[in-house]
Amino acid sequence: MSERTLVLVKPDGVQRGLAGEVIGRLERRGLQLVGLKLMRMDEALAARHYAEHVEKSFYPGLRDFMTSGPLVAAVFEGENAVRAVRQSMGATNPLDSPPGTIRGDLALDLGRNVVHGSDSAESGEREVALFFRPEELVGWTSDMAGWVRE
Ligand code: D4T
Repeated sequence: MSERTLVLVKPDGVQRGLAGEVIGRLERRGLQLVGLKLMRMDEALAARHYAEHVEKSFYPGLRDFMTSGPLVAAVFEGENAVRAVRQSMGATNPLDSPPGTIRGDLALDLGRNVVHGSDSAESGEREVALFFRPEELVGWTSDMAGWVRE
């Protein structure tokens, strides 16, 4: 079943000039891009996006970091898109992420881990709706699709 996942290049990734690298890695894997923008996360959006973490001790630091500068928000669509993005990102803590993953190659610190990806298809739908209006998403047919998936 086709699913959608929200990818964020976090403010550290944008500041370090890694937005194209992160989006490019996911594109090159064969995932289909259906939404993309540069934006800032405000405190209200941070609280909604990280609702499960709002009460946790690390939340104030996480909120300040995520609202500290622009981020790139992207939506990728396709079969198993959530799992594929999570695998390409690596583990939440970059030190647990093997080389070859985005975090394993580009990050060192849990609080500066460059990228976010939805953790389930349900989260993907919820998060895409938080960051994108329906008319900002573009459905299109990829001429490469048959060369990516059997
Ligand atoms: P995100 O949501 O950023 O893709 O991260 P994950 O899905 O991989 O991991 P998460 O929800 O558990 O954590 C969200 C975010 O909080 C930061 N964090 C996390 C932190 O600064 N300290 C911590 O102790 C934890 C658990 C990193 C990612």
